[in-house]
Amino acid sequence: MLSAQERAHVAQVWHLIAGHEAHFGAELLLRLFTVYPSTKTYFPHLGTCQDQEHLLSHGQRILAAVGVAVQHLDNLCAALSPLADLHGQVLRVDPSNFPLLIQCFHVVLASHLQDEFTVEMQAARDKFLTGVAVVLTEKYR
Ligand code: HNI
Repeated sequence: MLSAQERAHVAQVWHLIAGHEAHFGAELLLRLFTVYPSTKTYFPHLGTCQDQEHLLSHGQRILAAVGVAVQHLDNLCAALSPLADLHGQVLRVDPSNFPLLIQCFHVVLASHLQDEFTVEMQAARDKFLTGVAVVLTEKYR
């Protein structure tokens, strides 16, 4: 459960991302594949230079889902239920990959927002994204 202050930080960061979802998302995926190459096995059709368009479109989809989560902080389970089905029962992505993606997300934000990305914002986002990951991995068998 996020405090009022943490919610404000999450909203503030989202305000800085909104409108640039595809680019933040594509960079997030590229960083993930570069730093943790094993994650790329889930995306055989993504990740090379020639796939920039796919990276942008998948990045856009991931970030759009994060945006939905920002709008439904009190009801993440319902808001993300179809995505939880997809990740848990169809894609079967190993849950250990989620913290890797979250870490790369922090790096992407920090590198773009620089001084605007405060320690309080980072902590609030970490809590928020961990909550999202918990929901997306709760339907694993
Ligand atoms: Ni994830 C598809 C959101 C973490 C592997 N993922 C999606 C889609 C969204 C999404 C949205 C598109 C759904 C659709 O088309 O109906 N993924 C998210 C979010 C997180 C996340 C919000 C974490 C915060 N996904 C991960 C992780 C991995 C992952 C950690 C693996 C390393 N996701 C996938 C794969 C697909 C996918 C694989 C299908 C890709 C495709 O091209 O269809």
